[in-house]
Amino acid sequence: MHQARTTCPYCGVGCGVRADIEDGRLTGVEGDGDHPANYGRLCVKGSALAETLGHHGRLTQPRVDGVEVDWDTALDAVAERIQAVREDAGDHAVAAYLSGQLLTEDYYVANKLFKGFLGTPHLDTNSRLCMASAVAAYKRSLGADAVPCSYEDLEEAELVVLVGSNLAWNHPVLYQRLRTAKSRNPLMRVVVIDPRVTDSCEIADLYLGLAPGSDARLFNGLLGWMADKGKLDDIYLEHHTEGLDAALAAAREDDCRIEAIAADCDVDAERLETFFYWFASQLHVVTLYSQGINQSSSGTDKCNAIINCHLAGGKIGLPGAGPFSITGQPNAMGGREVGGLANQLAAHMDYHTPGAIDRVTRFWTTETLVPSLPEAPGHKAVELFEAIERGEVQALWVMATNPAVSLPDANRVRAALEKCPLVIVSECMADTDLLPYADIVLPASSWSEKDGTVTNSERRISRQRGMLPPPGEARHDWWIVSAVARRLGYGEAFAYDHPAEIFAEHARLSGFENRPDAPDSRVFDISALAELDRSGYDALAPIQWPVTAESPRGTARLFEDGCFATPSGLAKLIPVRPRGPEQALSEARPLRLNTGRVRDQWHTMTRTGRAPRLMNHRAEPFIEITPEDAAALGVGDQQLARLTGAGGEYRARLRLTKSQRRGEVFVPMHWTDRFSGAARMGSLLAAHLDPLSGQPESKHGAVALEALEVGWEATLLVASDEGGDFAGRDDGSYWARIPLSHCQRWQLAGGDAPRDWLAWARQWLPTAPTLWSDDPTGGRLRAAGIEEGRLRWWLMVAPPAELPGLAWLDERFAESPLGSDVRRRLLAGCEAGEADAGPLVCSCHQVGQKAIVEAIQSGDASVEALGARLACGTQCGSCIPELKSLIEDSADVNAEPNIEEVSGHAHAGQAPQAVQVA
Ligand SMILES: Nc1nc2c(c(=O)[nH]1)N[C@H]1C(S)=C(S)[C@@H](COP(=O)(O)OP(=O)(O)OC[C@H]3O[C@@H](n4cnc5c(=O)[nH]c(N)nc54)[C@H](O)[C@@H]3O)O[C@H]1N2
Ligand SMILES: Nc1nc2c(c(=O)[nH]1)N[C@H]1C(S)=C(S)[C@@H](COP(=O)(O)OP(=O)(O)OC[C@H]3O[C@@H](n4cnc5c(=O)[nH]c(N)nc54)[C@H](O)[C@@H]3O)O[C@H]1N2
Ligand code: SF4
Ligand SMILES: [Mo]
Repeated sequence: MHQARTTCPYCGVGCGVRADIEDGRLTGVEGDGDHPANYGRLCVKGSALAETLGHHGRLTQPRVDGVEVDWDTALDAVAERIQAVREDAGDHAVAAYLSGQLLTEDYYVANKLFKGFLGTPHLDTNSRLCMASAVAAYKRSLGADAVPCSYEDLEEAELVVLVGSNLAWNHPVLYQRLRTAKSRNPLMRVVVIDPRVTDSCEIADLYLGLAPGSDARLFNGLLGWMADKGKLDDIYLEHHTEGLDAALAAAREDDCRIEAIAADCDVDAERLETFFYWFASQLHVVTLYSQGINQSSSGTDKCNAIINCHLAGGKIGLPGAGPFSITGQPNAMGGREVGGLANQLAAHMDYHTPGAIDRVTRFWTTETLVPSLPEAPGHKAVELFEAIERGEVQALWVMATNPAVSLPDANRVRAALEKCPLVIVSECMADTDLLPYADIVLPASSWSEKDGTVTNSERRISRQRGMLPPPGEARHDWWIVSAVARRLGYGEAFAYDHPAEIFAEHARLSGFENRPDAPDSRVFDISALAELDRSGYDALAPIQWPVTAESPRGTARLFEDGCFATPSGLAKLIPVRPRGPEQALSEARPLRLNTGRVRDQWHTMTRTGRAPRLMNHRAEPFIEITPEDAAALGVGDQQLARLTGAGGEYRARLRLTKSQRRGEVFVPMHWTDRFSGAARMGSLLAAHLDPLSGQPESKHGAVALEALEVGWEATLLVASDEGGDFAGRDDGSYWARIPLSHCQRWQLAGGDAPRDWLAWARQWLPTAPTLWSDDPTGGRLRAAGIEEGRLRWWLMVAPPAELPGLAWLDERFAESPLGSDVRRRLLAGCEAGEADAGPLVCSCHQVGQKAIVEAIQSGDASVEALGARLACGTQCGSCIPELKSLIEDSADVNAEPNIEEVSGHAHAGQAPQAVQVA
């Protein structure tokens, strides 16, 4: 066995991972104690990495028009067909759509090929759905897309404001760092600003449950308040900024009295003023913002409203201070560095940067090849698919993202893909919602195989190391792109043998004609790494850019001297005029739709959906709604319901929760057609874009909710090797597939109940029933199929509330032959005396809610005591907020909950908890 050091492929925290490699397999992972992002910690997704690997379910062979082919045939087809489109319809008819989950080296060669040599500006990335507004705002005010802060600043701050970020679930290791820092520094305060009471509120001293979309009003109000109370940093403003007067004038166009701001944001005025006071009176303030801010039709303005307050108070460029946009994907930052957004050219140069086109042209010119760069920016993600719809773009190459799911108005995107004459998809998994639209499918290597670099949220470049060979014919993305480039005649510019060569070129470009004293110097400069040879690259330790001759060991904090990357050197305060969501509520669609993430899943679940223990925290797609709204609509907890939105519908199970405002529903972004019948949130949203950044308004849809009338519900477990795709044969109005360890669980529901359940079941089950018990009057049935001594399937027709614990049943699928005592208990579905564990709370140690509640009732009423008894919460810590709320719920059932209604007002002054009714 040996250990290799690499970086987690999920979120933008960018944790260092040590992986155990044994006999060509990755057998386990642990946090890298030396990595400065995590110092040994991992969250539940990171620590489950080993369980998501394996060749099963991978794409291993290229396909052209549905036929498996060898690489030569596939690459020839890609090159010939792209060339044909260019000859027919011009260079601009060719486009690429990339992802913040590519490595920097993959990204660099793709950007170079499309913008440099194919001469099309239409290369954009899923970072458009994620970071585009944050990027646009940093550029507008600081002069560069440069996150000023480091993770340490979160620990050194006296006030941390989380706005539109559920850090506890989405950047869990950073949240744990913040939590530890707060427990060490009793003076530190945390404020959470989010329409939902999330698990991040566990450490909050103050929570503002504002009306969705009202953040710009709130931060404009803060700026006005600071000015009125004499809390501006006049010296800082005078020496290092410009634009205060205009920004303040814009803020004052709205009534700046606390009561007026509070009314517009629908928060309690006293709490709002407390927040203003805290913000204004501390110097060391970090405001950390994410998708609740960015995914808005006015996201850039919202980011700038936040940055304005930091500039006005001089709270930037200092330890523990700054406006901190936290990155989502592992390499969203790296993609921005190479110029992967359609409005960028390369290496933090834009089309309009004077001399940039010429400079990049000269840099990419080889002895015999001169690149032909486009002159102006290309289509941004949503617009790109509109151009495909119009027939202007006729060839699209998608790498490492799934626009058929994650773009708004996703059904329209699907129709555009259907129409597009040439769709090429590079992907590592065999079964995604996008692949059916692909003419050419290219199997890509994946984490643990890929070799290159990623940049995390604090500008830290780390190595992701290739430790295992890719399965079958899968190849690295940079290799695939370079091989196509060679076939298109650009071999000399793409003669790479190893990612180290690509990285060195990228590093050289970052420093090319980039003089620190010149007015057009670029902050992104890693030229000190340009001389790394292969062994230096292999050994590269995590380092924060800029990395230059002046700062060869990297740079933790930017703008410490108050000198910004704008031509004048001054940071700009931007006048912001708050705008509400574009997706209007109406009588037909009266509910505000919020979308986001759950703790244990990653995006479209292609990887996390493979780890059974990650499936159990939220097993089915859901809709969260308040008990009051549910009652008004005549629906109940755990009932199935339908949302209807702009471009489609969404069917899922209701979860009643008080941790949300009235009139709002929340759905997860993760489910696809692979996992459920109609639970893609992208189909509910209309595509409204921020005019500056082009980022879609993914957080503020408008929907209607109604009960899904079903005559029956059933749970079916089928042995994993039966494979059979129930989805196609389902006659019900709802299904969800939940992979368990040894079987697939299908949650099913349909309209009219069949008269003869057994006959109905025989139509589509792999074998005839061996055991059954039915109660036709109650529409209930339990049955199981056993073949050659092995359990093949297990069926219960009844509402899922009647389910026994599934862990025991899951294990029985691995048992051969089944003992006779087991057969007797099979229909009851549990071991003698064993009860259902309830919903999974601790994924690391697989501890269910029932055991936790029992332990609390028997006296273990603290997180520590629960950890000592059940081990829950002792590994990654992500479930601690949930443990705490269970303790509080169970301990004083009759006591007043410490948050009241989450309908705008009256959130408690001290740490509120997420009260789950379900
Ligand atoms: N477990 C997990 N972690 C992830 C990911 C994942 O898929 N799963 N994905 C990664 C990626 S790519 C990203 S971009 C990040 C995203 O990380 P986050 O931005 O933290 O994630 P979200 O859940 O999308 O949204 C955050 C919060 O915004 C709130 N919100 C909605 N509307 C508003 C509003 O108008 N104002 C305010 N203030 N808040 C609002 C939502 O209620 C939600 O709690 O997570 C990363 N980490
Ligand atoms: N309504 C709503 N919509 C949203 C969001 C939201 O909060 N609400 N969030 C948005 C955000 S922030 C994001 S980042 C996007 C994410 O959405 P997507 O990017 O569409 O989702 P992923 O599942 O991450 O897609 C990555 C795909 O690439 C594959 N893959 C993984 N690694 C590799 C690799 O190395 N090479 C190749 N070729 N393929 C690979 C995976 O199997 C997967 O199919 O969704 C956006 N959409
Ligand atoms: S916090 Fe993010 S980077 Fe760290 S282990 Fe978890 S998912 Fe991976
Ligand atoms: Mo993201």
